[in-house]
Amino acid sequence: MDGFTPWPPDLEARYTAEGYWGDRVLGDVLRGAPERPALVAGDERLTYADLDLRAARTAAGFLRLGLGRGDRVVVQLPNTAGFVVAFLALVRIGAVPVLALPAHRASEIGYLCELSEARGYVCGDTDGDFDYREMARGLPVEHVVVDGEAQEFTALSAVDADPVEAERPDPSDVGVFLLSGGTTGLPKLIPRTHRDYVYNLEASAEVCGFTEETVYLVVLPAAHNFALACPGVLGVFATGGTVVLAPSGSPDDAFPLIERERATVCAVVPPIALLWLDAASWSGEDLSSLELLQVGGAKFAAERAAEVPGDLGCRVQQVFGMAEGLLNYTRLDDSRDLVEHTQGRPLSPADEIRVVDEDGEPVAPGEVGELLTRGPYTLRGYYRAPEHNARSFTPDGFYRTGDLVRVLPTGHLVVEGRAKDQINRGGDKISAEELEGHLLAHPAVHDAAVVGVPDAMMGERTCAFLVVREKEPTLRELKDFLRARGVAAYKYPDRVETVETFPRTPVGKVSKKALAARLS
Ligand code: OOB
Repeated sequence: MDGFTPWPPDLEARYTAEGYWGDRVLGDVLRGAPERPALVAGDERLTYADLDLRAARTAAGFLRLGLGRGDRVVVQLPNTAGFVVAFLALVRIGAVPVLALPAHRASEIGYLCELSEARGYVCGDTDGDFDYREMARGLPVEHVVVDGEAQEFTALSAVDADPVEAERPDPSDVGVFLLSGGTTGLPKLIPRTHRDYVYNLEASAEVCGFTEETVYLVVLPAAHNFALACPGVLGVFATGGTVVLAPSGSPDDAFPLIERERATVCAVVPPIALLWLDAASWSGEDLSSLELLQVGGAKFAAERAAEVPGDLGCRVQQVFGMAEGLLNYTRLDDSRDLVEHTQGRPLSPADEIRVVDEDGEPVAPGEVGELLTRGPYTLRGYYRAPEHNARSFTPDGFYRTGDLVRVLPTGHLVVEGRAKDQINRGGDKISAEELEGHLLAHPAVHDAAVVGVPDAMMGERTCAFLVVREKEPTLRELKDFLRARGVAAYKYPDRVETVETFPRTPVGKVSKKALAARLS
């Protein structure tokens, strides 16, 4: 695929010879016994045989629409059986899902369709007041498939035909596109090959002890890497367990499902973990089936991690991962101290880690620096982004994560901060530059600088500092403006501050450090 950066031949040979990469493709992940429960979604309960047939029929339906190997399809679905079926069907025929989040709007989806030259878009019908079909009318794609009321489009249920033998994708093909959190103007597409993503999910399932008995509750968007493949939905399918989809992570949605389905594992971001710690003391549900709570996406405080076993009656695992690849997990047999105070250690023996200072020189062992990494499931380049890639990778192919870490003698990493211009709002990533670009389009805004403000619940919230022309826009007006531009709501600022001028660094850049300091 043009625009995709492959691993160099020597590493390809090594990852294959050492068994990290095999012949398996994403379409092969349904490995449970046919009669075992695979998926519980609302009132639907599908066995492995049911799900396999649904995926096969939908795959044949996509082929009949004219989609096939290498075609990109933007998929934007909530945690429904439709998401699971559409994903499995597309990867079976070698079509490449581009996984958007349900919160994305025209600004993000339009851009993703263009960048990926998508031939199709699969969405739900509505979410509250928002109508995905209306947005779909403005998209540059040939096929719109709707899981729900399809109006003039094709219903997902009608993407259906008798199963046929499809051309099998090559394990080295791009299997799925994930979205980067983004640090520059627009989000980037992360190409994940079949063989690297299969390794990602299988190795994760092993480290997390997933088995046929695992009942995995999905509360984060299933389209997010964490819930999809770390080990996530796909890791469960590969080990024969059961996936239970929840509409959200609120205790009202999640706790009754844990009780009813006897869920054993769940992956959450820190704000959800905090809600659960709180709610467990007064909720009446029986959570005793829970064995493991995975927490990641943003830093989880040691003090809170220590409360999980007592309050929720299960183990906690910290997960420091990224859609770009590298995953760090605390291990099930790690000491309490490591589980509480670190963000885990790399998943793979083949993960290479470097911690460097501002000049790119390795720091002394145990010192804080920027994390660089390379390995069998870490990208070598964003899709069609040569200029960005020149900055995001070292000449020898290490990805610059933008995360500040220190490494303990055990190999465990502690995340100490961030060197990238991004806000991590409870696990949702917001590119400061992208949001500033939208704010600058407002007629009253002369200049904009977006910074993260520490927040007990979310870790960080978003503050927009503005230099205004005359009348200062209210927060409400800004949010309406961003909504009208089709920006996802999680990117709206939580707070606005107007200033006369921005403080500058010695080289004349806006000093976000100085701006953030004004708030504390
Ligand atoms: C996960 O993936 P992304 O792509 O949404 O975000 C990656 C970034 C990391 O570079 C880091 O800045 C931050 O999110 N992050 C953490 C963290 N986990 C992720 N920062 C501190 N502590 C943690 N435990 O967020 C993601 C992907 C797969 C599994 C888990 C999380």
